Amino acid sequence: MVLEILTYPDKRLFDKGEEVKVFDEKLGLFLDDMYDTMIAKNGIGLAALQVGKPIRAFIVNLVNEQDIQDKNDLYEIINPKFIKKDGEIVYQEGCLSVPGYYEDVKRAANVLLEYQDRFGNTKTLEADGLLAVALQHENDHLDGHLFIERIGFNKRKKFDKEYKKNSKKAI
Ligand code: QAP
Ligand code: CO
Repeated sequence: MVLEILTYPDKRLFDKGEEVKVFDEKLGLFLDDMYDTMIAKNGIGLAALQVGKPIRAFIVNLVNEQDIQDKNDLYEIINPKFIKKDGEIVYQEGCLSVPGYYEDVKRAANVLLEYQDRFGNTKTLEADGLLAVALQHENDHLDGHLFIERIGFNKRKKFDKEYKKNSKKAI
């Protein structure tokens, strides 16, 4: 089932997600709905908060070398915690909750993440490149942060100005 995605400046995007304590069938069904929603909206990552559920869960599904977004490569990340962050990478990010806007963001280049899967099993994931960027972008959502908070001051001012202009147009 495809869910509705909250978009900036919806206040619920700035809430903090609660730790997941119950790993039941309902959680699995919700993660399935998140996947359907991400695919329907052409995303590579989606956090639960973006569909109005304030829990610490997100999904990431990058495309492979053949440019295919294979569900076998899907990560379902629950209650994540970064154990290690190293180096620096700048990547042009976007977000389904800030449609049509893309900007460079600086993040850690190498990360080690501890998390739980949909069954509550604890796992670790070491990542670099785009996967490292995606994990940090999605993890930010769990604490109510958007990538536009991590761009430079002048770029943010420009974004706010353009966004106001576009939302007037949309009325
Ligand atoms: C987060 O972002 C991310 O503006 C996932 O019109 C960002 O899936 C991970 C999207 C950068 C790694 C690097 C954005 C789709 C999708 C839009 C997304 C749009 C349509 C964004
Ligand atoms: Co996002």
